[in-house]
Amino acid sequence: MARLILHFDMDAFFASVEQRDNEAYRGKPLIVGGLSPRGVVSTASYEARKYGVHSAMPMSTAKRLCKNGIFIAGNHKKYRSVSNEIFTLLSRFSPVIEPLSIDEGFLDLTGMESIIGTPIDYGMKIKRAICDATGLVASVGIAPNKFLAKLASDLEKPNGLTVITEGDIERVVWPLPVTRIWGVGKKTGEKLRLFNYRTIGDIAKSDYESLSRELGSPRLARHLIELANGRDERPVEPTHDAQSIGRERTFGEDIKDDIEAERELLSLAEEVGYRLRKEGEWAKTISVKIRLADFSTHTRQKTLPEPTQYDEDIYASARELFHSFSRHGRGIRLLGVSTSGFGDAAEMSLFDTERDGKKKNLYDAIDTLKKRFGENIVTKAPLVKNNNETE
Ligand code: TTP
Ligand code: MG
Repeated sequence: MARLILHFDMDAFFASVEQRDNEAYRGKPLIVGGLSPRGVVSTASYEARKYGVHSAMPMSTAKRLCKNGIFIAGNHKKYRSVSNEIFTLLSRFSPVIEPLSIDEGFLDLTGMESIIGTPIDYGMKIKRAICDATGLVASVGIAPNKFLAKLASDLEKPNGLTVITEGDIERVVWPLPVTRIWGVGKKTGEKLRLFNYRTIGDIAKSDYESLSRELGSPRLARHLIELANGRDERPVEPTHDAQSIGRERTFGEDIKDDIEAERELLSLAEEVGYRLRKEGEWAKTISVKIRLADFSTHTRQKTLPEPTQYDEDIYASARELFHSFSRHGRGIRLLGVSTSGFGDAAEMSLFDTERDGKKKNLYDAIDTLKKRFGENIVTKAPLVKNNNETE
């Protein structure tokens, strides 16, 4: 099914908040960052960018480039609260929203086509809603996938609104430099330049075998070729909310066998259980996330008859969910275990005393050790069964 993804990114976020709140900063080159001699620039207003000032630049350089600039330390607490306001507002525009950083995120609009009108109209509506609520300007990109949507929001910054469709890829995306590919950092960028790949189009038309050899990574080569051709199946993942407690791990090398996967699931379940107990939460829903070598991502979840905060219950469900997924021998790039559906504390304490008294004592002891000697001191490795053992 064709998807519709929106990416938004606030313009000069920290600086714009300050310009909004202080009349004296408006229309001026404003630089927010560390003011100590070794401080760096967090961000600069667009007026300051004309002088070449940008994020992560040493403050001393910024001062040299922009002599008439206004330099301030900023107020992270305020930016965090404005950010929360924006994400809360945007969750009204789509139930599936994934924050990517303090000032940017994805909204999945797939299936909402009938209420959206044209993507441009909906993008306008979202920009206007953000501006009405916060007085700030966002740039928005809309496309059939995450990669293209993120690229789009950046194309006409500031105050941009850009739609990229499948038909635009050759004309709009291919002439852009390779460094515009999301995930291509300095190192990969340099390697690509060394082998004469300058534009995204060069990658799109490249030979997989050669690129894979040049980059020393078949996986990276495949990933880049896919993106350069405008293909990106990664889902919008609303995982970062306060409504769930979870952990995930990306592996240096893909996991091939089940025993190793189970060992990782157990270790993730232990971390999640510890967090639940620390925060006094009881969860009813357990979910497992599996990302395969080809970046396809799958989730499975189940709801327990009774809520839990114990590693062994979380692990048992995670293991069952993992085995209900047929991966046909494909390697695993990432595993995640997450819990949600938190219950009411009074209801839970009933289980606590009547049914789970023994379990509770055991986990109290484990947590005392973890607090004293670190989280990895106690593990229940024997919980992982060997292949030849029966249930
Ligand atoms: P960005 O979205 O990368 O930058 P921006 O919003 O300032 O400017 P624009 O999107 O219009 O290009 O980052 C968001 C905020 O995160 C930014 O306002 C300040 C902070 N930040 C840092 O503190 N250090 C950094 O190196 C970067 C890149 C951002
Ligand atoms: Mg931004």
